[in-house]
Amino acid sequence: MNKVVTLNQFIIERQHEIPEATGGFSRLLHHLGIAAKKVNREVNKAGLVDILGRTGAENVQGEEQQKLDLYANETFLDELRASGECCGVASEENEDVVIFEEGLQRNGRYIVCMDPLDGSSNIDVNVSVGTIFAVYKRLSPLGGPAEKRDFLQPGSALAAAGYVIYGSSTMLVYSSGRGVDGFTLDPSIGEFCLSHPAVRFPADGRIYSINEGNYEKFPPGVKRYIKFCQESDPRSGRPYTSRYIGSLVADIHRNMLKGGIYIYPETESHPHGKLRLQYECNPMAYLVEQAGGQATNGLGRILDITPQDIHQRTPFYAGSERMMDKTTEFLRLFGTR
Ligand code: AHM
Ligand code: MG
Repeated sequence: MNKVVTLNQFIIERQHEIPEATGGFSRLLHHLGIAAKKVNREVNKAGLVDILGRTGAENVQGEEQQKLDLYANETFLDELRASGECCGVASEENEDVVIFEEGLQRNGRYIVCMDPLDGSSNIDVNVSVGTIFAVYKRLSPLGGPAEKRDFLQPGSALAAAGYVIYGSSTMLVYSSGRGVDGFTLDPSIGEFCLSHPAVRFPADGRIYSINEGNYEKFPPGVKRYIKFCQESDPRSGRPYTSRYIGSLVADIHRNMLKGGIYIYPETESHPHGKLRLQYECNPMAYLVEQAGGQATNGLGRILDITPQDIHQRTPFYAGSERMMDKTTEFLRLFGTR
């Protein structure tokens, strides 16, 4: 019989492989896993809101969606606080960073940047949403409060990153710098179980993911690449397949398993694109690279960008190596503006 490895077993085993490990990081991950399970429970109930009693007068959908965003934010904040290993959090839901001021947390060695519920407009229609998290070692001294500089580290300094996808099944996928591993929630025992060890991004792919409704506004290099994807060339497997969920986690997750490219480019009206560097692009770029793919802003590596602001945006190109090479070639030839 196959031995099932739970997330907690896995992180404890991994911890033993690192001589200097103190267990702090394992504890942090353990608490992230608990938050993921709580959010999963609420996301699964989202469709019941209409029959569990609300008067039809107000915008029920909008209300509930916002509430789930907030629930996810509070749940992850609470678990990170409870871990005692985290001294502060930057979240898409909070204008300012949240600094944990208690004695215990002041000694936390990590800070976390997160998007607690990404793609939340998809909840209303029963389509996958996700949580994204990025873990850094703090730069400020232990014992004091976290400082701004702790949250403005480049992605290349990440200690770990991961996402949770609340989909047809719920998965937690993470990396702490030695490849990417995926765990599927077994609802019968309430545990994340190792289901996708050592995920590898296929070197080539046939899926392109982009919001083509914005085509007119795309940079010339992107327009030309989309046309390239649509051309017929049986030798290279073109035309490629277009797949776009509008949930970053779900789109990247699919492409990482099947091979593909995800693009959210800059446009004239949005010169920095839409996605956020610190809690969307950096953690996803880290995972993509750890799995053997590439992630850029069209010009250079996402992980090399020095952030100026916790909510800053960046164009985002991520995917299979050969598709990324081709896209970069088109961007060079025809321009990103
Ligand atoms: P959100 O943080 O407001 O949920 O927005 C982020 C989401 C991503 O998950 C997704 O990839 C993108 O926005 C989709 O944007 P668009 O609807 O413009 O294609
Ligand atoms: Mg988001």
